[in-house]
Amino acid sequence: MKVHKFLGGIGLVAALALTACGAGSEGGNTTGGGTAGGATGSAAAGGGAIDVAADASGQLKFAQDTLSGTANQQLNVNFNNPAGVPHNWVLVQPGQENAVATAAAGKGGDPTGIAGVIAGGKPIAGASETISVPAQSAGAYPYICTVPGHYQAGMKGTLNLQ
Ligand SMILES: [Cu+2]
Repeated sequence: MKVHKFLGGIGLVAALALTACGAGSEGGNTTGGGTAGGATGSAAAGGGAIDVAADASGQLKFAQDTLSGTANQQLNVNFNNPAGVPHNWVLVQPGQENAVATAAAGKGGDPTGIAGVIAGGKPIAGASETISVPAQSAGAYPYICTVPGHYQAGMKGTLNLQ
């Protein structure tokens, strides 16, 4: 990559140190600050992955009630449920939360094949799963847990795509 052109020995050490710092924070998406043409690759990779978790103490809620992502590109949502209570992460079409929650409750919480579901995983406990979300246009999309009773208890959030 082009960094080799202007980074020599000491500079390279400094760059590595900065990289290590940056990788530890959530702010990775802002790397590069900009509009330089060469930044496209890493910016796309950073925008394509989203982390979300269920409440660690077993309450019926997500640790994050809002998430941000990039519109018009496929996203991988890494859902972690550290608790023993089963949960899942299901992205639904706006306005369909209640209908999806009701339909999934009749299937033990499985969101597979339910109208209004954009993407979602089966309920898991003490585990992680990655959910592939197909590209969506800009907007605010609700996500819910479809384990029976959890959405009604407030286990929901909003994914803002722009
Ligand atoms: Cu749940």
